Amino acid sequence: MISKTMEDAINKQVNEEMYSAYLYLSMSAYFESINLKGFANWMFVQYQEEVMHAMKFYDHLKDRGGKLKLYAIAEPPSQWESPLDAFKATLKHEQHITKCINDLVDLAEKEKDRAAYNMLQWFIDEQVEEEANDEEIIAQLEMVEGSKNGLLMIDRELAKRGAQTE
Ligand code: OFO
Repeated sequence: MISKTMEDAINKQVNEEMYSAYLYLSMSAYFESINLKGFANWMFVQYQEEVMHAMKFYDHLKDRGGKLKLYAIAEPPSQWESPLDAFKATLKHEQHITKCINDLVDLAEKEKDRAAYNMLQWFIDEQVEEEANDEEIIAQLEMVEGSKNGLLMIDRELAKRGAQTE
């Protein structure tokens, strides 16, 4: 059985993940509006991943006799200055999520909750990957700044991202 403290902390994290989903769906819509379909696809896949993250936390609660509590999801921004601006905002957000995950790990250690600690290891690896992906795309966008051809090349690359199931 999960402790009330851990249950509350995981429920807050479900809200963080659902906000991440909202943010990336909003970014996907932004990219659609400026006709960058590849970028829109990448962000839509990211949106789906974030819902999957929230469900992973929900599964953990269910498996351990915890109860899901859904909080209101904050309204995300809907406009960015440029693709680079949107990806910089993405990286900043992921750095915030990394801190949330690290705080959860610290709490699991404090509570001696080994099951939560184990489950969180997947998220630690995931955050390394997410920040690395954002940094790579930011570096590419900085390289091609001012070049429409360069931007379209990146758009074609990002169009290839497919939905992940894990
Ligand atoms: Fe973007 O990793 Fe979850 O929030």
